[in-house]
Amino acid sequence: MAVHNPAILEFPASPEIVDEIGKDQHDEMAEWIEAFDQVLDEEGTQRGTDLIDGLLRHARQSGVNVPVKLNTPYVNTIPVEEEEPYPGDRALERRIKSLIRWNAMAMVHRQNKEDAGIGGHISTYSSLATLLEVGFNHFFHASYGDQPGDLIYFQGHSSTGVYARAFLEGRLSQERVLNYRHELRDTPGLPSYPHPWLMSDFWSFPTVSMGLGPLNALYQARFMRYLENRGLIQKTDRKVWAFVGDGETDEPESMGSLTLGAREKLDNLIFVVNCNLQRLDGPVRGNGKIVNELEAAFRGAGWNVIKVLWGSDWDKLFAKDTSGLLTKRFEEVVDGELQSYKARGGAYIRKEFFGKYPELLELVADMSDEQLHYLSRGGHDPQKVYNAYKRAVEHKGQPTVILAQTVKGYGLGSAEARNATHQEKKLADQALTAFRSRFEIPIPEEAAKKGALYKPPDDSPEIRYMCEQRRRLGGTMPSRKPVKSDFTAPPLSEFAESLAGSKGRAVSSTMGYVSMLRQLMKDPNVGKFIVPIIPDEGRTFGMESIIRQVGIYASQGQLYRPHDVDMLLYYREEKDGQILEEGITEAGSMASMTAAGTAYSNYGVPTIPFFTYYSMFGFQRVGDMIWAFADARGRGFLMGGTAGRTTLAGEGLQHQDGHSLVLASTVPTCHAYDPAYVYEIAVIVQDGIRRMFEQNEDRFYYITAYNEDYPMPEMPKGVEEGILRGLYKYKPAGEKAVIQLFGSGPMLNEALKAQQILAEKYGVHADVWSVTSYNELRRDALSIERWNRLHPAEPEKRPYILQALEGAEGAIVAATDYMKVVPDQLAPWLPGRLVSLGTDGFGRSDNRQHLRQHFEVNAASIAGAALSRLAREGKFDAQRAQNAFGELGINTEKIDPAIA
Ligand SMILES: Cc1ncc(C[n+]2csc(CCOP(=O)(O)OP(=O)(O)O)c2C)c(N)n1
Ligand SMILES: [Mg+2]
Repeated sequence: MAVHNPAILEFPASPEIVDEIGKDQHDEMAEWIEAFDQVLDEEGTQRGTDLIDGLLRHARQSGVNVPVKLNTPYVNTIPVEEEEPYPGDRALERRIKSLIRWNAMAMVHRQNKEDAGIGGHISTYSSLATLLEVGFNHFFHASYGDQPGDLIYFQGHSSTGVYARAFLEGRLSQERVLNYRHELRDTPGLPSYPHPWLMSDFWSFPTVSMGLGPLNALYQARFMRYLENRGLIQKTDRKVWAFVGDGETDEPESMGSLTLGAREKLDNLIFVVNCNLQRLDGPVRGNGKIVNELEAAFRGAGWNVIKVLWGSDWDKLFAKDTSGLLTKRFEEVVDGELQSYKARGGAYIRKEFFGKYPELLELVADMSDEQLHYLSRGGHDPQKVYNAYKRAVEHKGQPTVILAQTVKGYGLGSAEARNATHQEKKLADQALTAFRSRFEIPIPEEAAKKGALYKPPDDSPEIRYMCEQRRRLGGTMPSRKPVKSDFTAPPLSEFAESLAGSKGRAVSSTMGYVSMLRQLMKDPNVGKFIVPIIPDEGRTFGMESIIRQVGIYASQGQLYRPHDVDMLLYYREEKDGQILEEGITEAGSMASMTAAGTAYSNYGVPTIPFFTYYSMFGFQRVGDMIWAFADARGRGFLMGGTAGRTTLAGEGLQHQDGHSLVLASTVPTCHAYDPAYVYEIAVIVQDGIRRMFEQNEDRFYYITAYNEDYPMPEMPKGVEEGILRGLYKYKPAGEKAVIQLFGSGPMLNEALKAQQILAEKYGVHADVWSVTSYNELRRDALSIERWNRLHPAEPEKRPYILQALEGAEGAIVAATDYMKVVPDQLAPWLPGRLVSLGTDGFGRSDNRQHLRQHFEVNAASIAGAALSRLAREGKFDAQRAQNAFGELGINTEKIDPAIA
């Protein structure tokens, strides 16, 4: 009788099992199993699947409670008899892998010996080596004909192995590798982790912040389909591979969006989870089984799951184990034990694992302790890994996850599978020489102890083999190759409607932005590249018309007749729809933003994302993803909708955003703007497209969009430069001004009202300025100040803020719907002049009038602040200023909103 799965008990079963289940049941089951095995033997496994499937359905319909089982036995998914032979030269590949292992370890060891505390990781790559090498030698395509190839997300802290391979391939010089984690020396070094910002021709995907790699990979695979379905790239077999740590799967980002993969049938996506059963501090699931947990979660989410748990040397044991006890024993042990087996060696394994059942002890009676110790885990067996990868790339209709069991610190002797192995940076002399011998590295002992690198000659069989394998797969990897866009950005004249103002009609800057976007999507050059992204907020931002115009991307088209189909602005879904409507996931949307904003380098397609979202749920919610986007040299527009702590009325504390601009200032490539009028948005967007996609500058934009309606003026002449640099005079005082008022976003209108109050009631004249970006003004001033500091003998340069304010007299009252620290950024260059009014503190549910009163940013508060300041300077009567607060309706004794 054939045993198709070791979990199936062979019949007749052992007396123990007969006792357990009773003789009647045993005999009945034996009959069924025998019949079933006959089907398998005669008609194959597919017929077996169909039979069981039909039986299960029938049982459920008949009211039989059949439990849903998401776990399969703790064995390899691919039966040994279905494996295909390995296509490569195993001996040479092992040799190459050993060399990579050595160099990866040596570069960390050496650097820490020389520069204590510089850090690095040696145990993660050691567990991942086979999983990566099988990919590099046989699967990872650098290109598909003239199309870009696979996209690979490496486990961030396995970068040393990737560097070591590139070193052997001759892509990274010895000098560079010796400068691992020494990036700021006279000679070039290597960054700790994958950072496209730091190695722009090498890394594409920043992955070291746990969880971001898997999430970005998932949405990358979906975006690939989007580009295909929209005809922007050719359909090829290219895949997205994501190498993920088992500990990393605890991050909600890693697992939170898995169902998208199944829903979208992303068979271009392969996750490989490196199940070394350990994370930084200790076991991932010491008291349970991470593989089982992940298997159930992925399968439940609709993924194809392939477990690669045991190496080929276990096959003969499974074959010999006719009682199913071996499988049973694997079910019993928890991960903490599995780890101990590796850490404590063969005698321990014999006693604790096999020793539980005499039959199992018998099974390994002819094996030495050493042989038991070296019984391998699936993720270290190229044969098993190759077969899993082959199935994964051939699988249709679902994404695949490969759960590969490995050993953390594999080959590192005493550090192998130890809890502390993650933090291991150096090896003891004895461990180094043992490593050298185990992996047969031909260097003298002394050199080994120092952690010398070793590279065989270019014409050695190893180097020739590895280079040849890569040549067949289209070239070396990783390799980042941005393609310069060949379009010309639409000229400003194309934004005429936005520049012309609203002709007295009250509209919000959000509405203005949306109509601008609608126009832009009609542009014959760039229209098709625009990717609007929304996390279930389209209606909030009045984007229904865009939905009608270009449709929502739906990989299967619209399979239902929408109830509102007869309406002009119906919910239109299309296979080639342009909008990515992500549902309620800012993280997912940001992942799409990342895929779209880096498509110029991953696909050679300059898609221009506009991710429009509820600003409060942006920087503070997905800030780390935005940071990674910057690192990835992402380009595009983040549109912070429902902006401003007092402009978004009613929603209260959790919704009203007064700090995104502060957070935006922390991202080096983010250019943040807080425009008041639609023409300002148009100027910023036009120039942004030009700089990012015509000039190929690696930068992106954060632009606030408000929902307060007011008439949008026509663009005054000559203000473009001011808008882009951050400030221009919007409305001068009729007479010589004694004070300056700055306003941003809707606060510009409050400043204008204050200008009028001051002139009419108090005879005080003020100029009003629109400040579109304090962040930009500060960056300019900082860079000029730096230059001045470093060139004391040269004539001093003046920052733009001082040039623009030339001749403008008096103090400056700056009103913003954001925190005071936003205008305060300019304080060093405006000594003693700046009075900032902002929205520090928690928001409240109320209308704009009350909110602005509460936060002291309304026109009355601006006017009051101006008079108070003039009084302090002796330019206005102090008592009159005090009285003015009363006249303006300001309660001077109310609680400070910053602490309210
Ligand atoms: C968001 C985040 N939190 C913490 C860390 C620090 N960190 C780096 S590696 C690591 C452990 C990773 O364990 P696992 O994912 O199992 O990878 P392994 O090294 O075991 O392959 C931690 C906590 C990080 N890089 N990112
Ligand atoms: Mg781990």
